[in-house]
Amino acid sequence: MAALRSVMAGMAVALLAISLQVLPAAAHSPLISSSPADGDVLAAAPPAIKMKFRSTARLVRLALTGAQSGEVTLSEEHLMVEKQRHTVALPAIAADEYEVRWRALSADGHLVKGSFSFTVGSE
Ligand SMILES: [Cu+2]
Repeated sequence: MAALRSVMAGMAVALLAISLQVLPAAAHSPLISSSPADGDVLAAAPPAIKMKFRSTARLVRLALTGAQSGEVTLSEEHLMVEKQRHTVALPAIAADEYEVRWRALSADGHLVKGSFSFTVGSE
């Protein structure tokens, strides 16, 4: 049993090594940080959403939706611009809970996506 277990452990290590090699770690561009950050509660509406990716990425879609106020119309100037740090100017938004849902194209062509939430005003 001990021998079988060590063979299994060896296979697990080998599989992990293969999967790590397959991941193009250098070029893939996940979101590193955002402002507002996920879970932030802000006293006042932010003038912009800032997003920092691990390397350059093109925003393909960015939707800002308030739980009460619905989808906020944003300019599309920020879309398809290849940058590592994106700043998306916001119109004046009401006190509400907001979700930002985004999709971006990494420099390597991979699609990355995610969402984060923040609150304007104390709830
Ligand atoms: Cu990638």
